[in-house]
Amino acid sequence: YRVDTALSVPQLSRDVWRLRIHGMVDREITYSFDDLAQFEAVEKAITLTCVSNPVGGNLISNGMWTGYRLTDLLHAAGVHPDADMLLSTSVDGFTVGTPVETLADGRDAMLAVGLNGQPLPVEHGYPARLVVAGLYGYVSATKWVTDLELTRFDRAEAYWTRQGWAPRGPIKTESRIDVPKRGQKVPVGPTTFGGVAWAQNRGVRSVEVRIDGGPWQRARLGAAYSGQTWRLWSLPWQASGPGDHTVTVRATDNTGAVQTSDVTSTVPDGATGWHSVNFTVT
Ligand SMILES: Nc1nc2c(c(=O)[nH]1)N[C@H]1C(S)=C(S)[C@@H](COP(=O)(O)O)O[C@H]1N2
Ligand SMILES: [Mo]
Repeated sequence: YRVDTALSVPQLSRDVWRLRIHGMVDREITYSFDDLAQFEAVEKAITLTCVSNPVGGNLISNGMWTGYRLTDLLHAAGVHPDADMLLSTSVDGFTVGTPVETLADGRDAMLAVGLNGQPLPVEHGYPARLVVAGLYGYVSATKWVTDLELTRFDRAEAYWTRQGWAPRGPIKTESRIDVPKRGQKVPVGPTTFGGVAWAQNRGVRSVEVRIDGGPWQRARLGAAYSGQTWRLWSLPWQASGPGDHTVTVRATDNTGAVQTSDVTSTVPDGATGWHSVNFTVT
């Protein structure tokens, strides 16, 4: 998926790109693209999610991100202990506030320069963007990033927070049914339900599926590449006779917390609720 505030995609070459690190640091630093080669490159599978994704929505996708650890880039600057926000700015003026503690708590937090084995596509932030696992994109994923300021949540406010969204945006445990589609006609006989579930930075432990008012049944899970990616799920089912049905899904994360059934909207910090799909056996 793709989300931008800019009407046209910024065009920025690797030659002119600079990343300035300043604010509550011991030493201000500016990196050129070539300077990044001094750092160890890492490649990580991370699922990005938008806070505007409604339950059952499509604003979520996976990338194999190549880049450099933000802790490595920040180390040389010397971050002051009382700085709790990394305020990042893109060349188009968009801003993001990321909690400093999320950069060094073991999750992947990187300056990404590649996606799926290629240089970053222009629309995904070429030549460099932020990717921090487990946080919605509006607080973590600055594309065309050129400026990192160490500051504090009680001093600075980023773009979407000024529009009424929460200052902090950890990704909530959610799951989605992709098969069947709403209103789909399913022939009598064996069929398979399937979809995805995510709880980035905690990981998905299990997925359960319920048909109509029946018992929750354990779905089969696809591989967990890491706790930072979604997992595919599937459940075989026998469609015994014609009629209308509803299938519902819920996930449990690796802390044991079950996805909440409470229905909340996307504002201010992400939608919750179980995804259900109505379909017809014919
Ligand atoms: N410069 C810039 N970076 C941005 C945005 C933006 O509008 N401008 N949108 C953010 C939001 S809200 C999300 S969800 C992710 C989406 O990343 P993608 O477009 O690469 O999928 O980028 C984030 N980074
Ligand atoms: Mo977003």
